[in-house]
Amino acid sequence: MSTDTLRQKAPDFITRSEDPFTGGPAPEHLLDPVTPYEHFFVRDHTANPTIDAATHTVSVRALDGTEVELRMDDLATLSRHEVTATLQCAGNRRSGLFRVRDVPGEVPWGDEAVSTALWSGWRLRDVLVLAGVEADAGGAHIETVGSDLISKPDGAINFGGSIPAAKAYTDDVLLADRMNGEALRVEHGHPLRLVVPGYIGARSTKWVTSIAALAEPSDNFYQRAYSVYPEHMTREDHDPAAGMPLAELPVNSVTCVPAPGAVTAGRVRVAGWATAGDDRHITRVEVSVDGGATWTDARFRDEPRPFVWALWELDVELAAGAHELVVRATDSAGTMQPDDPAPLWNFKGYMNNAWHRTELQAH
Ligand SMILES: Nc1nc2c(c(=O)[nH]1)N[C@H]1C(S)=C(S)[C@@H](COP(=O)(O)O)O[C@H]1N2
Ligand SMILES: [Mo]
Repeated sequence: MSTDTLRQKAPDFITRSEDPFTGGPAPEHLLDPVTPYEHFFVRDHTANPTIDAATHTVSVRALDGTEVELRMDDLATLSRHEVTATLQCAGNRRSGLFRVRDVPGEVPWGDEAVSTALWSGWRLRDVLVLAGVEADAGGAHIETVGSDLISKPDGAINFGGSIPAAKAYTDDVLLADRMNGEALRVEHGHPLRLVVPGYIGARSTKWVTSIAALAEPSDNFYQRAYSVYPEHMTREDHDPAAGMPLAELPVNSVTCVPAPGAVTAGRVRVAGWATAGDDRHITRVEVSVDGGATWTDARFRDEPRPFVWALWELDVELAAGAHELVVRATDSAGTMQPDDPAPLWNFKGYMNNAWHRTELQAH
């Protein structure tokens, strides 16, 4: 097997399910500016398709139905762009919602469905224009579909979804063929994936085979599957029309170290990440060691910017005894994470961005 078809995740990778494969890195690997392949989280819905990049084609369809087939060689005529972007699953931090009420039938993510890479490829906009689909051609949404085929009771379907054209034509939405300086590995979408910075991971379609301009959002199953429903609705008894398909990520933050449990009393280094949605950036991260009664600003390792997590840290003094460490972030729109996860509960378990709490026992 070539390296692009062999999964080589780290020995301490937290595997949440084998088939489909889902998992992510141990929290201490989420403190580096970019996440190496061996730690980068994976969210598949079925077995990975194996695609020969040499013969792979992507069809691009305009609103009027005109269709153009592009090969990887055609894309390579476009100018290459790079974006450092954090990818985060809408289900990240789902375990925090389990504590409110069970979320049956979904991947039991902890805080590890998030990673950052340097993506390289071509602007989706340039690919659309190459195929003759200009921004003003009337398509209000751009759909991408992958070649993975997922079995459902009524037949098999391809994974796909759409993003608003206003987002699709921005500088930073890429069709990437490279990740952290190497060719995309199979589980991350080889040979071509979409990268939509600031949106839920599900909109970053892997193994892209078709792109289409649409008047309405995509009717792909996964466009609707990634929706939030009112807190009182359950899987068995929900109104499909009440779902709100997800796009932008909410402002969020997590403490990666120390892990919950025992710590040595005295000076303790606290560190983690914070993310903002769409093209917003993080403006403030606050840490409390007394359950949220008093707060101290954390410092950023680098100036926060859009699309990529803000890594933060703070040294705190912990006396012997129990402490509840809490972190909360604010973004450039002035939005702060909510305190309480209870009203965020939804039966799909998406978008938990409640204050992140770590129970510590200092000795
Ligand atoms: N074709 C295809 N694209 C996909 C998926 C998939 O199952 N099939 N999973 C999506 C989801 S839900 C997430 S969170 C991200 C995960 O990307 P990664 O596996 O490279 O981390 O890919 C998205 N793109
Ligand atoms: Mo996801």
